[in-house]
Amino acid sequence: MSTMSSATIYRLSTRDDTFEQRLNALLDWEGVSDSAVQTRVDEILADVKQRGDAAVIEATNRFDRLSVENMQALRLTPDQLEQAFNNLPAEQREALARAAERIRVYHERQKPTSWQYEEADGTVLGQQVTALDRAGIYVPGGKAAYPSSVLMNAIPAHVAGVREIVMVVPTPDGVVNELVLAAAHLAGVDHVFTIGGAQAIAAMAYGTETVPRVDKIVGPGNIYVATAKRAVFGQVGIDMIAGPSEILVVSDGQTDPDWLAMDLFSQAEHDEDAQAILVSWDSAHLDAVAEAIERLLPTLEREDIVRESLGRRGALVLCQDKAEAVTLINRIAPEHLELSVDAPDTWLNDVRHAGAIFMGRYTAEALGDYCAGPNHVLPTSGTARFSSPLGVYDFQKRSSIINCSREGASTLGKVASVLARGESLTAHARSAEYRIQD
Ligand code: HSO
Ligand code: ZN
Repeated sequence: MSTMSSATIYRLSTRDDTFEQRLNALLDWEGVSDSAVQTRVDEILADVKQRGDAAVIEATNRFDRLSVENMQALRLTPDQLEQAFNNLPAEQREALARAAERIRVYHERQKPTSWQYEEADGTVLGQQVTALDRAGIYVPGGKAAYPSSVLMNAIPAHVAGVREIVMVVPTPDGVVNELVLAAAHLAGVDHVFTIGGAQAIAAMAYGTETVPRVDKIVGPGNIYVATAKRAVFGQVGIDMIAGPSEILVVSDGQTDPDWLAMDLFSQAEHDEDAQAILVSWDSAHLDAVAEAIERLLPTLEREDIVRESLGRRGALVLCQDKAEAVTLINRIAPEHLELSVDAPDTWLNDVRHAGAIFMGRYTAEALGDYCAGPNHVLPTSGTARFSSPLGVYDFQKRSSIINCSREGASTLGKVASVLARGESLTAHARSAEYRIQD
């Protein structure tokens, strides 16, 4: 293993005895759960549940340093959203609209269809897909407020056929993010409340005099928001509890090292706990990327965050060959995977766990973050092993359809009766038996 003492980023080799151990340590991420936070959140949830708007107003004034007297002051009208959109510089307005349109077109493809089939005796079985009545979108305030995330959360809801979309976004010290409002307008959000934290999650989960109660809450947030979402799950649906952003780049050594360095930075700049890993079997190439990292770091606006992130959780990994790279991909199950290789489609069958797969040298992950079309809300921290990008299907549910013919009721009645008697549920058995006609 070559470890440069002044290096910003770890250099690992799969040949090292300690490789597994070091990789595990790098990947280890615990969604922090703090009992003090839990207690605070429980109090806020209970207060909002009991006192509704009054509790939301109090908490908002306290945490966001405001002094509003009623909920109307914490509400934005559709006109205000539209105005925010119209006031944007043309370039931003057009970029946002272009991104929104591409996201919409992609998600239209995800719309599942209801289906039915008929059996020989005329019995019909099927599945009907319906949208949620109301979805709630949490948008963080301050530096983590991403207009692109408003699009990524609201557009699939809209495409799914959700009837009403409620959005909450805190405005600490009264600072409103105009781009976020413009994105809400574009994405067809119906109600926006300038509230945040656990009080906003509570308001949407329980409903207040002013905030409509929603059926599912989606969107990222800080530890208070995540804890509150976990706590209201069951009352309402939630999407996922997202961890820090991650990127895994696999390079065959032929991509410009500067491009790769910047791709790693692009996720590292999200926050100090973000994870950027590059894997290659070309050792000289890894040296070149390490050099590019050191050279380009000082040019970054968020140099401090990126240094911290790369230093804490980043790595350049030397592997032996393509097969080993594939094993690493599936082991890490990254949120974002960049296959910076020739003929990336020949890899696809082998990639089993990844939130989003960026194919080839030209597909920078950043394009997916904004405007390629697919969703940028993706499973993190290895959860791509069992979960998927946010999509239209997260805003829908399915109902089973059973329509027995007279004949079907007899055939199935006999089967049900035997099983019901086996469970000693005789009312079940008799209900089925009544309909048996010989
Ligand atoms: N990469 C983030 C999404 C994002 N990037 C928003 C820029 N803006 C999700 O993992
Ligand atoms: Zn990003």
